[in-house]
Amino acid sequence: MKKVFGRPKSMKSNPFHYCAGCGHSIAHRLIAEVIDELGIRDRTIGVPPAGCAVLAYNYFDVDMIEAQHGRGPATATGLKRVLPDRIVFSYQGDGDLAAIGTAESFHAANRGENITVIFINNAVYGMTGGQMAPTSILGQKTTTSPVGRNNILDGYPIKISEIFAILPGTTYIERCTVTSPASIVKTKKAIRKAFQYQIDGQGFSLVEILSPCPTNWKMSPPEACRWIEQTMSKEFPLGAIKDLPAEEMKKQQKGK
Ligand SMILES: Cc1ncc(C[n+]2csc(CCOP(=O)(O)OP(=O)(O)O)c2C)c(N)n1
Ligand code: SF4
Repeated sequence: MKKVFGRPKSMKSNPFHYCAGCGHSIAHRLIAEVIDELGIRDRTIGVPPAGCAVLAYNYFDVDMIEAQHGRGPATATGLKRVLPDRIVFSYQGDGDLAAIGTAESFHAANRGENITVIFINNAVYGMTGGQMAPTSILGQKTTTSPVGRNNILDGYPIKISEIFAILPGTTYIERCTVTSPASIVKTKKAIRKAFQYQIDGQGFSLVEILSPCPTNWKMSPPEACRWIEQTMSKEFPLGAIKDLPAEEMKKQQKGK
C-alpha cells in the first residue's frame, strides 16, 4: 500500500506536550517537513526558545542547542560562523524575541547573519501564564492587562517583522498563520523559502507565525483561530513584508 502521510523523519515520535489547538505543534511539523524536503536533516541545527517550546529538542530529530532566554539569534550566530555549512534556525516566541531578546535578535538581523528565525507570535507570554507581551494588541485582556492593553500605560504592539524589514541585513520576511489548511500551506511555503535563502547564502530570513494560544486567550481552539483571522491579523497583516532578490542582496553583502 502506498503511504501518503506519515511522521517527517526530522520529527521524533514523542507526543507533543502543547495544549490542544496550540500553534507550536503545527509550526514544528511544518519545519520538520521542510527540513526533510530540502534534504538538510544531517546539517541542520535548531535553537529552541525559553517559553512553551523550550523542550523543542524532544520533538525535532536534528541537532539542537538550548540558548538562554532571548539569546537564540546570538547563539545561532556563533554556530553559523563556526560551522558555516550548517543550516541554523532559532525558534522564538514573542516574549523571547520581542521582549527579553530584542537586542540580540535586532542586532543579528542588522548584521545580516545567514540564519533563519521562526517567530511564533501568540500575543502573550504563554508559558508563564498569559502575561501581556510586546505584541499584545490594544484592548487585549491578559493577566497583566485585565482591562485590556492601553497604549498610554503600556505602549503599542510592536511589529517586529516590519521593523526588521527596514534593516539592510534582512533578506526575506513573511508573516503567516496556521488557522486553516490554506494558511498552513502558505506558511510551509514561507518556511521553505526562508531556509532556501539561507542555503543560498542570502542572509537573515524570518517567518512570523500568528499562532493560537487557546489556553491563555481563554478561548476554544476554533475561537482562537477566528480571533487571529478577524482581529489579530488586522494589527499584524499577513503576507510577504520583504523579499530581496538575490542580486540585490549580493551587492549589499560585498561590504565596504
Ligand atoms: C531571563 C529570564 N526571564 C524570565 C524567564 C521566565 N520565562 C520563561 S518563558 C517566559 C515567557 C515566554 O513567552 P513567549 O516567548 O511569548 O513564548 P510562549 O510561551 O508564548 O510560546 C518567561 C518570561 C526566563 N526563563 N528567563
Ligand atoms: S500555553 Fe499557549 S503557547 Fe503554551 S502550549 Fe498552551 S496554547 Fe501553546
